[in-house]
Amino acid sequence: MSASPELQREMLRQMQTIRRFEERASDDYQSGAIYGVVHCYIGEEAVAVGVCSALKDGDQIISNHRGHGHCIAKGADLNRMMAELYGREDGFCKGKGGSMHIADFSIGMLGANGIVGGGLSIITGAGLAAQMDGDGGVAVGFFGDGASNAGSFHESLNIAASWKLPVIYVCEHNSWAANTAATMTHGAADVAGRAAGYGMPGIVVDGNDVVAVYDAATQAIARARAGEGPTLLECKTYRHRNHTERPGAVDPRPASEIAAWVARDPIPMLLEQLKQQQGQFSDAEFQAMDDEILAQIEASVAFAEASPFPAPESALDDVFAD
Ligand SMILES: Cc1ncc(C[n+]2csc(CCOP(=O)(O)OP(=O)(O)O)c2C)c(N)n1
Repeated sequence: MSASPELQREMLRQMQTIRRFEERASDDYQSGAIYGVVHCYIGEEAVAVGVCSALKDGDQIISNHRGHGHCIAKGADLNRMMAELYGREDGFCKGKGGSMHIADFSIGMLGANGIVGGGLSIITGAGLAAQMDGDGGVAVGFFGDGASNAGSFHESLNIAASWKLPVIYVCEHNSWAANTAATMTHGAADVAGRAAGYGMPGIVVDGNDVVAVYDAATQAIARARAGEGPTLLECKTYRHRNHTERPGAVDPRPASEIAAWVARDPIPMLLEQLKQQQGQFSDAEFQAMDDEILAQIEASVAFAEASPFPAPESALDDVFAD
């Protein structure tokens, strides 16, 4: 087993933190305390946590519209995240970005992005910058199966393979792009198969098995650090929730399909695995971990509520970089 029991417990804690953060974000969105739109990552936590656990601090990632999990897995501060969702001045983007635009350059989180496929060319540029710096940094782009049909996906993978950039393209294949089934828009079941056309490895992994994701990411990252170029890592997973938390939105997915994936929830899967590893964890310890996480989430909401809304006259501040 590659990931030590300590690392697995840490991965469990991060996955549960993402889960609890989003459950609260969803509730507060429904009650009107959070504005804009909220896309939940619930069910897909093992991807962000498995990949980010294999990264070093100086490595960079980019996210999409479903970005809370990536931010938390890269170490973003929960208080400032919640304040951003609440539209408050102490949020990561001073409350002007909301759920889909959280960025923290200090931890290598280059940003979420509301434009499907929009992050892929940016992270390819970050990979080029890391290559030019020459100190072994890597760049990771998270995106969905829907984004894999965008032009930016093809252009990015092509240039990254041609220039052997240290980028890992992580496709979170959850079988749906909003209300469109991947079977309607993809001629092949695996996005990873496209990698061959660009001359890079394409790997398929169980995206609900955090240790499997960690192992696959570790290999791809080692390859990138060694100057051997990019990898397309496809993680098969599923979102438990509808595309967004918008009240009343119809979920077109078959109930049986949702139930089958909920039965493979990555969090109980890891908990069970840890319990079986010669008692590396118990239900009581998990309960204590969860209580701690819930207290952190509660504190993040209090932090957000105590923060002021941005002043209207600051609307045009920070639009352009200095
Ligand atoms: C360029 C662009 N086209 C369409 C949309 C509307 N849109 C938002 S999310 C989404 C689905 C994206 O699906 P996928 O990339 O598979 O990610 P998932 O939501 O499944 O995580 C669409 C079509 C958009 N935001 N940007």
